[in-house]
Amino acid sequence: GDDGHRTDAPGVTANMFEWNWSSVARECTNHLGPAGFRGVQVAPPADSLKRTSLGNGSDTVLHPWWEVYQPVDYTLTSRMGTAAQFAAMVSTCRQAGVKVYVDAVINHMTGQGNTSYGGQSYTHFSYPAVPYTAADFHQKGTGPNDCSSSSGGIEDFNNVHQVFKCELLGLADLNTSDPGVQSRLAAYLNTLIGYGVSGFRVDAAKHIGQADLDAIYRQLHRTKDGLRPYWALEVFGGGPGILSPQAFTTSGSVLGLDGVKQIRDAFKSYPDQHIGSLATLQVFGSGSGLTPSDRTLSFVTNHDTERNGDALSYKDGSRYLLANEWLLASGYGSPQVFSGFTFSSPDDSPPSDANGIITDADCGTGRWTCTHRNPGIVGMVGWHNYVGKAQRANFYTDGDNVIAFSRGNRGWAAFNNGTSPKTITVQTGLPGGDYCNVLASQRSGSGCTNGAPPVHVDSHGLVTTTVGPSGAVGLDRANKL
Ligand code: AAO
Repeated sequence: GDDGHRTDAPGVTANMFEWNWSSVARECTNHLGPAGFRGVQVAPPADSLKRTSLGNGSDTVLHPWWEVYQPVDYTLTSRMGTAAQFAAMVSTCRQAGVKVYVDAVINHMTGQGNTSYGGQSYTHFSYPAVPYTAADFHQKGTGPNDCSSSSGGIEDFNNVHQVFKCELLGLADLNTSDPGVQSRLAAYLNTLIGYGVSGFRVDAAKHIGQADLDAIYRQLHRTKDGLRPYWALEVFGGGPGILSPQAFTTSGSVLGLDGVKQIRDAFKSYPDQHIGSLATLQVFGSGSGLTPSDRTLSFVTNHDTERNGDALSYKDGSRYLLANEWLLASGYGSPQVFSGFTFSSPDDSPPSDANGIITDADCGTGRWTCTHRNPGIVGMVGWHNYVGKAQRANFYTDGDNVIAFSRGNRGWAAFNNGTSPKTITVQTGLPGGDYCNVLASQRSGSGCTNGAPPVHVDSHGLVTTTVGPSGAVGLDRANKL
């Protein structure tokens, strides 16, 4: 029936966190489409909280990045642009072969303030522009739809009653088991599908719960491509039983947040913290306790984990890029590359005007991370698309920080997370010949671009190559001379 959650895996996506709509459109045409990204995830587009004054204490950022996680209504006037700019972005991206996935904040409404980017006024539990009234929310109390914690908020993330029915961070908690609430949420998502959106990253899905998620999903229309919408649920690991990410795979795909930590621990080698090793990644995925590959949106970081210590981030430099290149090669999940903005305070927003409207992204200023444009990342996106579903084979490790493997007989890659170059002689599974290293070049006629020397594979499939520190080598048959 129409309630099945299985949709095509989205392929490689870029998470363009808080890039404005016109900048996303430009990237789809000029970079994401040509590089082989199949999708783009964009920040929450709904009208949201607009702060008018600083909070208490150390609060110094008037318009923190997290305003967009506090919806006020479902019109599309946001920090990232207007409804017309949103619509144009979706259409431009689709023309570039890049589907659009929206971060959908449907668990709650804003928990503070009284005005929005769209100029709407509201109070806690009353959002007239939707409209929602107090009856649409879980409230502090003892009734069947109430939250019984003493504060009215979630005090225990392992308590299913509180997780489903109490306020997360003081955000007004929608009663998502109410049919009227469900139909308003579905109407919002269907409006986005009408614009050409292909699916959703469901914010705070753990706090909606499986039954309500399923009821909302059943009301969603098919996408412009005739598919059921992609449905990627944000569920942090660590919760017991029904609150675990594994328990949400019955309702959709889930974000690979436990994988984020395993990747960090394999790659991050600080003498004063811990020494990881890439050799551990011989097993990664369901074999290491993660959710199934075909149900997981996998990534090295997202906007939360780059701030909370769970993940590698752009601040880790070449090691961060290497981890992304490895993930693209690994075959685990639908890999997503994160491109956000640099920050010093964890509250910092991307460059914005005085009204909080985010200005056009510029990869030349150092304020945008632009990971999706990095040549090594672009090379491995192509490699990922070329090897397809071919199985991993020919796994090699030095037992420490160098690993290599093939994907069937279509591609082979090596990764060195050590601090010195390492020369290896290993089986690639590839036919003999000369190949361009896709991390640095592509095939062009009878040679490799950028003056890169070809890598020779002998008639037995063996390669002898030197992998630099924090470096990688990637060969595929599309780039065989
Ligand atoms: C802002 C202010 C607040 C204010 C609020 C309302 O900062 O002081 O009260 O406004 O006025 C973002 C920001 C928030 C911001 C909010 C609204 O991060 O600071 O609040 O926008 O503007 C839980 C949820 C998860 C949620 C996460 C933040 O389960 O869904 O909290 N993430 C999403 C978004 C996030 C966004 C929201 C939801 C709200 O991605 O950006 O907030 O829309 C444990 C629990 C998790 C829990 C975490 C964090 O996780 O299991 O359920 O996430 O703690 O509290 C290891 C453990 C794992 C643990 C994790 C924590 O991984 O294994 O169990 O560490 O790091």
